[in-house]
Amino acid sequence: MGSFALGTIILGRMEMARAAGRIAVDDSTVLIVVDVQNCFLPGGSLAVKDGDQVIPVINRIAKNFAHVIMTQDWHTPGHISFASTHPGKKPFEVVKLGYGDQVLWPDHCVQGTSGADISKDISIPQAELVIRKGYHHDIDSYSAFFEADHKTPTGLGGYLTERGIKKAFVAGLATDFCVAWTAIDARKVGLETYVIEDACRGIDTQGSLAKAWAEMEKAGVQRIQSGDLGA
Ligand code: VGL
Ligand code: ZN
Repeated sequence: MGSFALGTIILGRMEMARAAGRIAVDDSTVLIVVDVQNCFLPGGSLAVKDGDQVIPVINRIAKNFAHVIMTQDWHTPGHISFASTHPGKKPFEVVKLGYGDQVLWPDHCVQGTSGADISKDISIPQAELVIRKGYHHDIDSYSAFFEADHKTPTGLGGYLTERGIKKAFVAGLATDFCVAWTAIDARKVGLETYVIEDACRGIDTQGSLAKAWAEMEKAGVQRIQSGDLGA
């Protein structure tokens, strides 16, 4: 058997689509733009390194999508995920809460503050929905689908599946927290799920970035680059 034929057999449909520089984006596909908010951008209170570099990539790929939704981290003042809420604790320490381990963060994305605004440089006029999350004082919510108790739904799963969405592409901040948890939960609600790596940046605290990629892989999330969309 020639190496071409062998290669054709070995390459799955997905890899072939990727090799051709295209993964189909159609009317049953959504782009989920996660937390591109001032607090996570350079100068913000929980700035993700090079976080601003995702913006031109996201603006470019979003042009290919009829359906785009965005998420917005939206915490109460004194939120349970803030180190400042826990006497003696510092940002990036981990505490055990009723729903599991919680990384403690600098205060960020407080409801109604300019730090919580989605970046003014994001330009996606067709975006259909902004889903806010993390607004319950005593539960964090990295995922756009379920809060950190893994039970309380945000409603996004129903919104997407009721509207016939079958496939989700996820981009934004931060790769190892809100992007990863959103992508893993997208699989849980039955969506074919892709994370666009070059349209994301990570925080990477205590090995969190490698761990997140391993968990995404285990959940069946596919890791792609924006060029794989042919955009
Ligand atoms: C995020 C930490 C705390 C994120 C949100 O958007 O990834 N990370 N809150
Ligand atoms: Zn947060």
